[in-house]
Amino acid sequence: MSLTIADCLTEYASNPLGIDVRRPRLFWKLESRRRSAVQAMYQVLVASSRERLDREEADMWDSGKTASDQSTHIEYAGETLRSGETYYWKVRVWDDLGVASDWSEPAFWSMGLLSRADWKAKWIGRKAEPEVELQPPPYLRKSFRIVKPVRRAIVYATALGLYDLRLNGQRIGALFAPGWTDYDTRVQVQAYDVTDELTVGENVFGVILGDGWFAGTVGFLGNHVYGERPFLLLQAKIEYDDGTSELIGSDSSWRTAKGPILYSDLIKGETYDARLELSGWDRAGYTAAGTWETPDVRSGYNGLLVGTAEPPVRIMQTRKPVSIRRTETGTYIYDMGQNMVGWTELKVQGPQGVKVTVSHAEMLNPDGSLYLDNLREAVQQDHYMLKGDGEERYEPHFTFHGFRYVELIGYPGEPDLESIIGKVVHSDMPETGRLETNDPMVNRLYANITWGQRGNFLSVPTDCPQRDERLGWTGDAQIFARTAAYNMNVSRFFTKYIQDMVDSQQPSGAFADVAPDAGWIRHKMWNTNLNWFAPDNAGWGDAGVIIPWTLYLMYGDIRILESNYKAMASWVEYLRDNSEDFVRPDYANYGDWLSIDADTPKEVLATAYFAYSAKLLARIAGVIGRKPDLIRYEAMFASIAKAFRDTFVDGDGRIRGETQAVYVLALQFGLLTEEQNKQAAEHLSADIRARGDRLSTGFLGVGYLLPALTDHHKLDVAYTLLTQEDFPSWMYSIKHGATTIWERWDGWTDHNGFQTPSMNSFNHYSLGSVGEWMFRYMAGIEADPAEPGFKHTIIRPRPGGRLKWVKAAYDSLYGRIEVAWSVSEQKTFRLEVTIPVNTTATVYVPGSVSAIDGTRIEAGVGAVEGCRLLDLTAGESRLKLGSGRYTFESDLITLEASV
Ligand code: RAM
Repeated sequence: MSLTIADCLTEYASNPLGIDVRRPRLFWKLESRRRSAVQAMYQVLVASSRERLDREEADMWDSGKTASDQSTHIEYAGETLRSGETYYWKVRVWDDLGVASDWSEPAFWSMGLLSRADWKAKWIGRKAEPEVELQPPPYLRKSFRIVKPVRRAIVYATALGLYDLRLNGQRIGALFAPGWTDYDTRVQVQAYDVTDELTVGENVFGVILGDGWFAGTVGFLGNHVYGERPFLLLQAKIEYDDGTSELIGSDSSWRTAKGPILYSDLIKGETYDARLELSGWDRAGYTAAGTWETPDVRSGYNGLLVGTAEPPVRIMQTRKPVSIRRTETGTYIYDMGQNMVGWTELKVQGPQGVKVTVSHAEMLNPDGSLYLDNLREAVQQDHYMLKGDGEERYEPHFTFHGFRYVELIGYPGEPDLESIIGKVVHSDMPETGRLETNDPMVNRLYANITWGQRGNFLSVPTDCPQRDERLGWTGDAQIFARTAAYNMNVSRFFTKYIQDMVDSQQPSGAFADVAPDAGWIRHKMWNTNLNWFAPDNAGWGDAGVIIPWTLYLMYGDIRILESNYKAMASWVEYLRDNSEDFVRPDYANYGDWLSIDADTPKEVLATAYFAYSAKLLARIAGVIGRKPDLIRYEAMFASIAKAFRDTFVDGDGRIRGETQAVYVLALQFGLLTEEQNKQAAEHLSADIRARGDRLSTGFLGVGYLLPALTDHHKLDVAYTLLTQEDFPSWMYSIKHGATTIWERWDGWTDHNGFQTPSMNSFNHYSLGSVGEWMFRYMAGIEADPAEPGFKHTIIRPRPGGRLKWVKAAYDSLYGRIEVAWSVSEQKTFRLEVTIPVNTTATVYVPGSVSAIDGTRIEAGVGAVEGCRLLDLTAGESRLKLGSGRYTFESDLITLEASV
């Protein structure tokens, strides 16, 4: 047998429940020991029961033997899918030699409740406590009896707010569910299979409701952004062995009370009084008397109830502190050794009523105390009042903090390194990237980039996790999207975020600066102090085009382009309508945000991004077969590029502003003539040199800086910037102990100490967008837009700088792509690559290839199984590979001689 099938996914997820996609896409991975193995045919069977599938009775869909090498995004094309049903599928394939595989392991998905009429449950909550600013989270419970054996039980749950769902005392819900969406428009519903949790006899649903983004504090926008207080909507369908079924839904038969959580707010932290615990409230055998009362039923909800699109938020890691220190005031300060996001679990024993405060900060002041100034209005403190009955453990419920240091205030007795545990919390996205080099600082930089992602991908991509902000800034998200997609599988995460962007798009077509919008636009309009208001910030709104394009490149996702095409086109049309002769105005916008000593003129930057959005839109129109639009937007791009040259570029190829950012954007977006490209690359490197080999770019320029240098024959300059240790540089922060990417190059400096506390986050991923260059150029794992999703990979490593070796891997939808290169003392270049089954690669080896898999070959000739040498030009050997593992050797001296 040649091919074996692994990892069958539905809509990018393993056996997802409660989806509402009517034509779900199916994916599988192939493995083979044979080189160059490809899939020639597939057959998918989909059945309405596991038994049917086992008998190969495909009552829903039989694709038939289909001649195709496609093994991702196979669109279901069978019978209409029914609300709440589970569907089972399997696949078999034939390879290029006609050999059949075995059937895959069965996979499944279930549909959510597809119509409003399927919902019998009511939205329930608890009346607000009078005169209380931060409200106690309602506890809700429902006791019910099961008298006969259960065949299948699915719970659908959501909240306007956050819900923490338990069944018989076990937590079954995700964290921060249902996730953040524009609640005025939609809310996501999660589904859980609880068949095994139900028992004959009494069962109990227990739910704690948090204010979350719906009613609690959102960034600096205050609270009650979407509503006054939280509500739950839950419906369980229990099917019995005897063929009957029953619904248990949230309604007035539930009971509600307040409990030990006095408040729990995303931005303000939590207070928990363990003396008020409702012991046993979420299990059988509890009497909900006393303060338990009838819930308040909300009349309805006008938004959409949609199947959850994003991956769930979970505790992804736990970390032990690395040190503890007693302060003069008798508090204890821990160092977690890593700036992280989540919370601290506390272990404590002491007298009843003693209050322990757990306080969190990213940095320490010079005197060793917690640096809290940069939190603005956020309170990263959880307070715990002991019940005093032995060892107690506590962790907060609906809040999270960004921190490296933890201070325990009021701890009874002497805490030690075991008294706290750090919980790292983020959206659960499989890690797909690995990168290692001989240089520890480069490795640390890569680690800091991934920690920036762990710290800021929580339901939406946030700018920062600590101060009163934590908003889904679109500019930050777009510049980091490609890096993010190398690090982790962000397909579902960004698919959902694009929906947030579309939900917050203005009627004019303008995409907003933050998504979900959270009243940000309204807020900007009210706040007359915000005279820099612009509805359409360049490099922010463009995320609406750039991120879908990134998903297409990295995953080959065409549906994201199709379903958001109208929104993308109206953004570009909006830009065109609001420009003069294709030049965008220079009114207030963020510019190359947080650049350092280099102000990029806003009209230059905005025109460049306008061109880029038009260019991507043209490509997108081409991909989805909209020929007239392809022509229209190509022409528009050409006109913008020409206007850019005519307006901003002088006879010597100097671009208005003469910042690194203007050159980088013009080069990467393809706005210049060949001659001007050369001039721009020279001006760019001259500016870098004049600054002492240092960069000056902010958020928008930084992601393109090293790519522009590399593409325009300045690889040495790119490496110099990468490993520069003097301020401003990436390594400057690392030299000073950074374990995450800082918001600003000068967040802390030798000469000035901390930057202004009003905007100084130490966990902002934007400047970490250099991760993209590390994968695409340094390691050389590049996607090919002609065969996206790594169906065809371009492998083109760029050895240079002080690096002796690089090892990188990326888990594509087809499997793991690996690249390991090294340069020996004798300047022999060695490259090992792994190409996944059912894909091909073009490999560029620097120098003239002298050996493949240990076989010495004559320059220019030679072939090894699965590998063909195409040509040798400009000091690079170009080879075409099928799947498998290969080793190449070349002589770098040839390369140096030819460049
Ligand atoms: C800051 C945010 C964000 C940036 C905007 C313009 O407040 O932190 O990173 O996109 O401003």
